[in-house]
Amino acid sequence: MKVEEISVYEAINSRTNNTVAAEVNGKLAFAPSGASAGTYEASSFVPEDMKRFEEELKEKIEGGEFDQRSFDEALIDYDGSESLEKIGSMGIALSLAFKLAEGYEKNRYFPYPLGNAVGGGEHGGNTAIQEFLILPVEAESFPEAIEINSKIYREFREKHSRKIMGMNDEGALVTKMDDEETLQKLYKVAEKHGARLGLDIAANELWNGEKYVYPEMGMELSPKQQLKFVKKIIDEYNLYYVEDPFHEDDYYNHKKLTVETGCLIVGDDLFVTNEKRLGKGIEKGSCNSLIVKPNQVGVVSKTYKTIEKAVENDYVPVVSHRSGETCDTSISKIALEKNIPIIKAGIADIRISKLNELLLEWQRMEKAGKNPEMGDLPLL
Ligand code: 2PG
Ligand code: MG
Repeated sequence: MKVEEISVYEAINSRTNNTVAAEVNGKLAFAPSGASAGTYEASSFVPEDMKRFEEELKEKIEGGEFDQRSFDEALIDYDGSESLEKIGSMGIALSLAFKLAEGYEKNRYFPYPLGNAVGGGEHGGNTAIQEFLILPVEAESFPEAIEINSKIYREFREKHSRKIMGMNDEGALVTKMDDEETLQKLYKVAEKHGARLGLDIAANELWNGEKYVYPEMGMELSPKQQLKFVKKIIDEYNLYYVEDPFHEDDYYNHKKLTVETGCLIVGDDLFVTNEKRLGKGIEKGSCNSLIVKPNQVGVVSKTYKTIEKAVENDYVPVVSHRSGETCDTSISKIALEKNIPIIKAGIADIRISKLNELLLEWQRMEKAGKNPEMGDLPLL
């Protein structure tokens, strides 16, 4: 594609922090940002010299012919580092805008929405565990899946209204309950609607260098005790999904948990959408699934390479939003283009932009007689 024009802008995100928006040939995309970001992620910030960088990039890129890979390489080359230390969030905003300008393919297989119902940790809330997630495994259509998640969210909120204090950064409910009480109560509501539970423990944020600290429950667990604790809650609450059960350098315990349970064990901070870190996980047998966040690795072409490597090695890709978001819907489009079986994009609040993208697409396909279907959820 010939790049006629690129532009970058300052914008704000759901946390009221600054972020970057970018346009390529008139198509607009925004950069998200994380609160529980891993050490090995690409840089995410609004550069002070954005105007100058924009001018220099215009000179380098405008008028040239690019594909996604060469466009992304031009960004990395201009930056001088793979982790985009100079241009920060300009990288992913421009890369996503280029992708949008080129266009996404649409498959007819839709991802299951993994919804963050109750939250804590770095996103705000009482629990040490960051996300108490629900997955509507029995849904036969995307609209039905959204309806189930919304029902569980509302029912939990009504049933426990006296203990609910509000919403956190991801639109998840903040409660007065500790981690175990949340699990017990959410399990009851989810089970009624045929949904399974998942957790993003975001254990990197609990790790103090020696132990995993759960302040509300007065627990400090060694890695061995953490393994035992996570196995216990997987059994007790029939968990389908556990993300980041250990800190970002612990390939060994991620492997143990994967081997010793029948659960989807998902690496987020461990892999950071990085093909090399995923490769190490595959070699060691750590996890059987990974979070895919384009801004973790900085550009779209690298994100796609990581997805392809995961699929080749039977790792389940889960496309995910960040806690600091805009109404950008790139991840929904990526999910449809790459046949991603699960999308983690919240339930309420600003998160609905990503869900609506898929909801509308489902209805468009139905109207056009294209028979949309839910994708294949790995059977557990
Ligand atoms: C995560 C994400 C999104 P953050 O840990 O999976 O839910 O949070 O964007 O804060 O890293
Ligand atoms: Mg995570």
